[in-house]
Amino acid sequence: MAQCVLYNCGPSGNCYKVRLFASLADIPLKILEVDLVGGEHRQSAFTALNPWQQVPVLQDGAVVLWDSQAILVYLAERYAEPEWCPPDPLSRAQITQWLSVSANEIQHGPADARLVHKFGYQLNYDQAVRLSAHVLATINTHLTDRDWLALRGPSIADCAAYPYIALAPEGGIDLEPYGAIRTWMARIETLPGYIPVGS
Ligand SMILES: N[C@@H](CCC(=O)N[C@@H](CS)C(=O)NCC(=O)O)C(=O)O
Repeated sequence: MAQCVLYNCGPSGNCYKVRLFASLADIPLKILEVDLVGGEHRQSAFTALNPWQQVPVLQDGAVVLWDSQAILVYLAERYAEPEWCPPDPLSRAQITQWLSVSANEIQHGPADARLVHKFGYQLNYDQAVRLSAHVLATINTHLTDRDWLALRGPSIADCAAYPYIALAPEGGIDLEPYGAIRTWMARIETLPGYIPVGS
C-alpha cells in the first residue's frame, strides 16, 4: 500500500478525527504539518489541494480529498475492515447522520466554543455554549441505551464525533453532567490502537 499523506495541524480536532481512525483501523499515514499560524494554508501550494484553505487534506497518489468526514469515508472504504463503514443502505445512512452532526451541531457547539476559549477566535461564545448544552444532552440521551453512536460496534461515526466532544473542556464546557457520553468516551479510549489528541 502506498502511504497516504495527511496534511495535518496538531491541535485541530478535525485532523485528529483522521489520525484517530487511521490508528484504530491500522492504516499508516505520513503526516505533514501545515503551519496555520503562519498562514501556510492560504498559500497557493496548499490552496491547490484545498481551495477552502483548511486542514485536514488527504493525498493518496492522485486522489486529493478535503473534509474530515469525507476522508473518514474514503479511508474506511478503501483500506479498513467493512465493520467501520458497512455498505448496506441502513448502516450507511445511520453513519451519515452522525457525520452530519459532527460537521454541523458538534462543530458549531463544542468545537466553536474551544476556538474562542483556547485560540481566541472572534465567534459567538455564548451561542456556542448554548448549542453545546443542547448537542451534549441529545447525544447523552441517545447513548443511554446503546454502546456506539450509529451501529452495534464502533464505526467512523464514533471517530467523527469523539474528538470535539472529548475536547469540549478546552472550550470551557464541563462533561460531568453527561454520564452516558463519558462512558462512551471511555469505551473508545480502550479500543486497540486508540491515540489521544496530542499524539
Ligand atoms: N469541514 C471541515 C472543517 C475543517 C476546519 O475547520 N479546519 C480548520 C482546523 S480544525 C482550519 O483549517 N482552519 C483554518 C483557519 O482557521 O484559517 C472538516 O471537517 O475537515
